[in-house]
Amino acid sequence: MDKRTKGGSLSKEQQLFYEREGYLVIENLLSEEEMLSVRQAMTGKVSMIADDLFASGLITDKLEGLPFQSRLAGLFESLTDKHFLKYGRGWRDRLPGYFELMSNPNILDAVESLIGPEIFASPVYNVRPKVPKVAAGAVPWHQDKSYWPGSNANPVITVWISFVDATLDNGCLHIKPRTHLSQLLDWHNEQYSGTGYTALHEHQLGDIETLALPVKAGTAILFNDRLLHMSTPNESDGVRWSVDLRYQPTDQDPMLNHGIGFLARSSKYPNRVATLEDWLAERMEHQARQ
Ligand SMILES: O=C(O)CCC(=O)C(=O)O
Repeated sequence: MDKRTKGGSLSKEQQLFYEREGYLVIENLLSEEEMLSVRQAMTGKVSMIADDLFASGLITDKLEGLPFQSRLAGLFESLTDKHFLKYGRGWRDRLPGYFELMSNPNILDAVESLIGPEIFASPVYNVRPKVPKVAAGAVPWHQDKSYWPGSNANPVITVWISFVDATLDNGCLHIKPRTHLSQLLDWHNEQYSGTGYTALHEHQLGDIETLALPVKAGTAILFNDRLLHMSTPNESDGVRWSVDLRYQPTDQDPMLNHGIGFLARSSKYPNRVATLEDWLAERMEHQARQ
C-alpha cells in the first residue's frame, strides 16, 4: 500500500512526525557517490585557500597530502579566527557540485512530501566548514526565520546534510523539538565570534529539553524555520563539513535581498526548471533560447 499523501518520498508517519516535532532525520539520504561532487567542490575551495594562505606567507606547507576531513583544520591550526573569517563563516559559491546537490532528486522528493511539487531552492544556502577552535563554527541558539523576518515565505524548510559523521565532539546540530509552533522570538546579533549570528538569550529558550542530533555522513535533518537550534564548538581534530539548503513553495517571496534562488522542481512548468547553466548565470528559471 502506498503510504504517501502529497507525493514525494516521505511516509505519512514521517510527514506527521515533521509537522508535530518540527524536524525529521532521514538517514542515508545521499550515497557516497552523490556526495562526491560536493566534496570535490569543497576540496577545490580548500586548495584555493591553501594557495592564498601560502602566497600571503601565512603558511609554509599547503598540506596537499592531507585528507578531506583534516586538511582545512591543518591549514588553520596555527592561524586565528580572523584569518579564517576572511573566507567567510559559510560559503555560497556557485560551483556545479552545489547545484547538483540542490537539485538532487532524493532531497526534492523528501521536500515535495512536505510542500508539494512546486519547489523553489532558496538563495540562502551555506557550505559550512566547522574548523576546530574557530569560534565562528559554533552557532548560537536561533530560529532561521530571524534571517528573513519580514519575508512572506512560510514554510521555509532547511535541509541540513552532513558530509562527514557529525558527532557530539565535532559539533553536531542540537534542536529543541516542537518549538516551531512558537512565534518568532526577539533576537540579537551575538558579538563574540566575529560573525554577528542572530542569537537568543538563555531565558528565551524555555524548558523544552535539548536534543543532540549526531548523524552519519549522508544523513539529512529537515527542519522548520521557527525551530530553535544551535551547534556546539568543534572539539575534534577534523573539520565538521555540512551544507544547509533551504526550500519553499514557488508562490512565495524569493528573498532577492539574499541572492538569486532557482526553480528546482515544477509539475506545472517542468520546462522552466533551472539548469546548471541558468543557475551559473543567476537566472531563477530556465529560459528557452529564442
Ligand atoms: O551547521 C550548523 O552548525 C548550524 C546550522 C544552522 O544553524 C542552520 O542551518 O540554520
